Amino acid sequence: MTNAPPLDDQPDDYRNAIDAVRFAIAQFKDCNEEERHELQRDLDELQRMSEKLETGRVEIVVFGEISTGKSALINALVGDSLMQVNIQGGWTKDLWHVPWDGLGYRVPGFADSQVILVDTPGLNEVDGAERSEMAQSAAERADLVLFVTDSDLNETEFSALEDLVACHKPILLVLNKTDLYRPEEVQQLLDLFRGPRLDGMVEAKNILTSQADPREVEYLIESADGSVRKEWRKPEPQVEALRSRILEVLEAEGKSLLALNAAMFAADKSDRMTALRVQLREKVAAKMIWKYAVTKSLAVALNPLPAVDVLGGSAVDAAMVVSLGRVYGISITTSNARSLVTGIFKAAGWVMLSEAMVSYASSAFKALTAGYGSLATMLPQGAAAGYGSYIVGQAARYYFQHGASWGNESAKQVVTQILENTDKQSVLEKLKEEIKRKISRNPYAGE
Ligand SMILES: Nc1nc2c(ncn2[C@@H]2O[C@H](COP(=O)(O)OP(=O)(O)OP(=O)(O)O)[C@@H](O)[C@H]2O)c(=O)[nH]1
Ligand SMILES: [Mg+2]
Repeated sequence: MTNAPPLDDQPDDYRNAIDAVRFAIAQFKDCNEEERHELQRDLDELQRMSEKLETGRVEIVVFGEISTGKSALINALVGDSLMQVNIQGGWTKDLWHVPWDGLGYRVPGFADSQVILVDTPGLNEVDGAERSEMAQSAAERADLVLFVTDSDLNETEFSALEDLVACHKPILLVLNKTDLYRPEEVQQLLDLFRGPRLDGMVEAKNILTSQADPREVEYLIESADGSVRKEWRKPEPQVEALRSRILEVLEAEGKSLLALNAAMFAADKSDRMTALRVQLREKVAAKMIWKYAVTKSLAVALNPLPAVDVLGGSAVDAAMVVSLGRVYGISITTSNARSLVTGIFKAAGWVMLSEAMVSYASSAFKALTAGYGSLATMLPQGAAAGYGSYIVGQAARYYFQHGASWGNESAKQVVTQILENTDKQSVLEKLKEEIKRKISRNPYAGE
């Protein structure tokens, strides 16, 4: 089918797809606790995909607007009233997996191979955004999509179809309920579907009609005695053409479709995982830097430290750098962390150092008074020290993001850039707020 990218039919495709899924699963092994929590669903889905491949399970997802006859179509194909059909739109609320043994298709080489029809909630349901999202993601996982409509495609249907085509889904477009139209109207709809609007989206031979649950019609029944009575009866469903096309598609490329779908699925999950990891890592790093900056602010506000220790990289800064390294999967010794901190302070140059000096100028005074200074002196001193740690943290973060190097920049360029891009006043204000909040909980802190 032209919807799918060409696949040279090497038996290796299937093997490669299994490997791709296994590889994606293996990537989860070194997730930390938080990543694992966030990615659990992806991992579960990958595991299901792996199992699907290993058993040769083909999933045909029946997808479309509400009340187009998706559930009825599954019943008609399977030849049993398994799915609930209802005149009321939005009837199907979950994904239902219905085994379709009657089709008689097996993925070559898989004795336990199965074909599953997946019933989905309708698109465009009032208050059903979540359900229609569920349907969309089921369709994206499908090996083959039956896109069911009962009229010309509206905007929602058209854009859903476009999305599926964009993710290379093989699609059969099914015009259901043709019993409600006159033959020439059916032809008109088919001409529309085969016209320019869907050109390149669905091939003509993959556009089919059906009557999954035709309306009752009045039959005239003549008895042996010649009397005639009228009776309303439901005609048999008409799904044979659809059924044979499905079988044809599967026989021609069922195995490739399965492989292609799994390989794309695995690639997608890997990308998502990488992106999410980066995102989570950055969130953790930002929080960590802030936590250390606050710790440092408080420490300095409450306990006068020798200025030289603070400037040369206090224990707090070194500990922050060691922890940050861990976030980025880089281990660094405390003494190397201290050198990095010193290096960053040096790179920050005298601008920052001199400011820091000012705030520590009174540390001797604080030491002398041997108690807490007034809030008026504690706050700026503490906040300035915390700001220093904040900048060190940002620079160290850059350093670790670039695999423990300054990349193409020099340390000085990086730090200068960080200083320029940081809203110093707002960081200082926030730090002061934190100090106030924490000190106010300390009953021994003086005013
Ligand atoms: N006339 C006619 N009615 C049909 C046909 N197929 C389904 N219907 C009717 O259409 C209505 C909806 O059918 P369902 O199978 O429940 O539709 P659905 O797409 O599963 O609907 P949701 O689950 O609500 O999205 C029911 O009243 C069916 O009897 C058909 O081929 N012809
Ligand atoms: Mg339904």
